[in-house]
Amino acid sequence: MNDYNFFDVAIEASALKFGEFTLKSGRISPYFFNAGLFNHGKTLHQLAECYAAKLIESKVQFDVLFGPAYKGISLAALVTSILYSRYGKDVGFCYNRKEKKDHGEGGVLVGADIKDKKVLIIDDVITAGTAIKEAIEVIKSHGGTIEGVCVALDRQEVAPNEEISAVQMVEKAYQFPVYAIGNLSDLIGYLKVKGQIEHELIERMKAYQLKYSVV
Ligand code: OMP
Repeated sequence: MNDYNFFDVAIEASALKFGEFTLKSGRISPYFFNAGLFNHGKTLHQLAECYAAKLIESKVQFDVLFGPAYKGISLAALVTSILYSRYGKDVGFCYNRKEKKDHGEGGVLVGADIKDKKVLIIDDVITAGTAIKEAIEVIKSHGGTIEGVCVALDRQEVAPNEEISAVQMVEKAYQFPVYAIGNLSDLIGYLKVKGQIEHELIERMKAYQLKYSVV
């Protein structure tokens, strides 16, 4: 049960922008997704509703939702709350610190214990898969079993020196599924039916897809 269209919400939040953007990989992209721009109650809530609906729809079973620092932290907290309030599913919430603390309670992880628990990672976007690999290592080293990853946007881009996408590579290497609320194909489909979108933008999006995506 989800009342919101992810792309509508992302555009309203200005988190999804069109133009010319240089990615971490050096690729020049006609669009960019900046999850940091979900910075108000309304759009944050709507985004979290989209994640929660995706997780319920996927039927993935897990004990703890893990949000990698920094952007994943608030996402995991919000989605954990909605999973309970809307779906009656009460799971734990955990995140990592970027800096290891040597005083107080210490440790790299904060929140629910993940040892011998089923963990689901929530993050914003996967391009080449670099960021997500770090989270996977942290969880494994603390004894958690990863049941999957859920991101807002799968850019469907081919991994460096590979023929499959970064998401497909993560799935193959770690043997768990990656769920995405939306992907580049969905976005192009959305823009086509949206109206008031310049034809030229859709053409640039399609050209980018042809060049870098595996669909
Ligand atoms: P990978 O670590 O290569 O999977 O890329 C994920 C990271 O790319 C994000 O954490 C961002 O720093 C950045 N990014 C976006 O946030 N949005 C995009 O649309 C594209 C990128 C990117 O640079 O590829």
